[in-house]
Amino acid sequence: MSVDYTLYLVTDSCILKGRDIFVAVEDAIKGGVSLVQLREKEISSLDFYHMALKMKALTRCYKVPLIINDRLDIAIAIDADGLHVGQDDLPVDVARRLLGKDKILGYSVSNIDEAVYGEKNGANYLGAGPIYPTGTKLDAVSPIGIDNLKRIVESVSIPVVAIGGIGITNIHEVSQSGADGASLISAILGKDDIQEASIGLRGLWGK
Ligand code: 3NM
Repeated sequence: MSVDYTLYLVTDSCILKGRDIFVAVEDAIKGGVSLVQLREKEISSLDFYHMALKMKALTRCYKVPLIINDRLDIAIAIDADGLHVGQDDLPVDVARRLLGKDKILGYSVSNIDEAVYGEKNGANYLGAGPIYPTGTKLDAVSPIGIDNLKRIVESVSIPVVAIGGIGITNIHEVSQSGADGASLISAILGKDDIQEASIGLRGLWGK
């Protein structure tokens, strides 16, 4: 499957401060988001399942793939396009085995060893980070910086998406690193005008 990783939105309901997540994601897609990951850490399995089903119906309308964070069961239950696992989630090879070979599997890494391991064990893409300081993921490791991002990109042949603290002031630098895309939460969902924010970020990629 050919996937456009350029502007990869990760959701976080907390940052929306009560705004509707489906309206927010639709606005982001209209602004140029090319991939969506549903990442909800604070809700029940039942709520996650219903949210994921509805999100799949929305993203499908725009032909944007939907990735589920961490929850293999939910990814399978709603027939999502893929799953993203982190270092503390199911092992990436186990996730691949259970998910099947045709789905997109992402793996979070912050160094070369993890990157090479992820590629060898069935990941389709890597989420590398955090690149910059971020207030959104409180248990994130220290920022790895652009030079380490470049080293990770050079160490694997699968796509690498940068994450962590990316916004309007630094997305251009990320796009020059060799990464295939930028993954963002607050620089999109934390803004008053989500569509405008997405258009601005998309426009800076690669320029
Ligand atoms: N994962 P923001 S950093 C969900 O380094 C997540 O793996 C990270 O949010 C990692 O774009 C992060 O607001 C938070 O900084 C990204």
